Amino acid sequence: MPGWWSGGSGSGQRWRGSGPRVLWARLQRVGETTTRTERRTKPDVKIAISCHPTYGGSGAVATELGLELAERGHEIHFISYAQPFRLDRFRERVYFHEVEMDQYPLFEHPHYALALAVTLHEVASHYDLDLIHAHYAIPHATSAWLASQMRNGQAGPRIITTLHGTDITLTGQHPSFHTITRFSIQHSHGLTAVSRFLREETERSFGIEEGRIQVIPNFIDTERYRRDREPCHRATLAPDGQKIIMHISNFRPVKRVEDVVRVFARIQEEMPARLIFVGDGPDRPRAQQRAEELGVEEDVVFLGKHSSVEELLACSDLFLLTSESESFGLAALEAMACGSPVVATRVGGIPEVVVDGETGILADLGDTDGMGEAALSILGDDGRWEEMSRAGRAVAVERFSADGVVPVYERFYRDVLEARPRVEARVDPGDSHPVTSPEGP
Ligand code: GMT
Repeated sequence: MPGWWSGGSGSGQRWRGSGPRVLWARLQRVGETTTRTERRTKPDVKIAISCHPTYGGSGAVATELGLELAERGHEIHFISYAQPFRLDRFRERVYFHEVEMDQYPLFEHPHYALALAVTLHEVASHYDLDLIHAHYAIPHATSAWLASQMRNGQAGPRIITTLHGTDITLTGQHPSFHTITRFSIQHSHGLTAVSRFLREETERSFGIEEGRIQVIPNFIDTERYRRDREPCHRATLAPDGQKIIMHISNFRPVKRVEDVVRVFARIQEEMPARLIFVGDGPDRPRAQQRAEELGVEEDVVFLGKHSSVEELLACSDLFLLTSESESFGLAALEAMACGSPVVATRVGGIPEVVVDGETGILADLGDTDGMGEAALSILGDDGRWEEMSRAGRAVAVERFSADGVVPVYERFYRDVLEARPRVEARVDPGDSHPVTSPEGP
């Protein structure tokens, strides 16, 4: 029966006569014991990745995942309104499709979700995609579902949604988005969350049945994020040999950047230090104002947005993350990989990344005195700093390296493509094609 689920009967050439079983076998080979050279010669899986392209963890992870998958032989189509910020140069098997939107005065608000659905539909048909991987539920998972409906019962790619954070804990909770977020999650064929915390939160807030969401943690290229890389800008950032305290974020209220300044002011009472802010966002002026009020503004540097934060993290002595909620805390992981101990709040998925007492210290939300003391206890003791620095690097390499995590995504893709779909045939009024209703694997 033709349908959204029935991958083997699609109209694209590569699918004709092959069927999903051949594809699973290919994925199995690609995901298992192949070497890099072997991988390059293997047939690929064609995947669209839609993500928020601007500075932020979900876009960074989506882009790195796409690039790693392309390295492993898959064909990757990034689809977004702008080029993802880490997609900075030509790579084999990587395409970028910009979502075009017409500005028409009647449309006071741009209809991005619709335009994205159209682009997904076009790219899926043209390139005969196997999968759409939506990063961040709204609007990506919603647009992917819309694109699937536009095929009118013809076979098409399966949808995988990776939940990242505020799509579940903040924006998805808002009454104007809750129902559509739940719907889009329910109608994805595969679901992943970046931490156990986020999986549980999704199950609880959206009534998603246990067992549907697989936790696949974020990952990093541990060769790129390392302490011994050059150039390290220590002499520029801290010309008088001060300790370098770093924070990287998009400066939204959830990050509580004023708390970062408060913790820094406590550190500065005891030792010469400089606070390096990387990134930008709505709360930057508040951070600046707080620095002036606390009299530390001369040692607070706002570098703005940077696409190669690894160069900066390589000379961080301590990374601060004071968030109110954080599903994972990618920046903390990047810091750990660069051998920087982390002082952070004990919220959300942070304890799954920062090992309290080993790779950093966790404190209660808003306890800036406690975080200040914690920071001083690390910075004031070279032996302890060394130990935490080494432990952070080891945890990053052992648990969160691209080489360990990307194959988990490949296996997940295989499982989703392999799953026998629960197909409920129905006849769409006004259309004689049978249409299937994906309700998840
Ligand atoms: O959910 C967000 O705030 C946006 C997102 C982003 O694009 O930066 O951040 C989330 O996803 C990251 C990547 O998975 C996680 O590392 C962040 O912890 C998470 N942010 C929050 O939960 C606040």
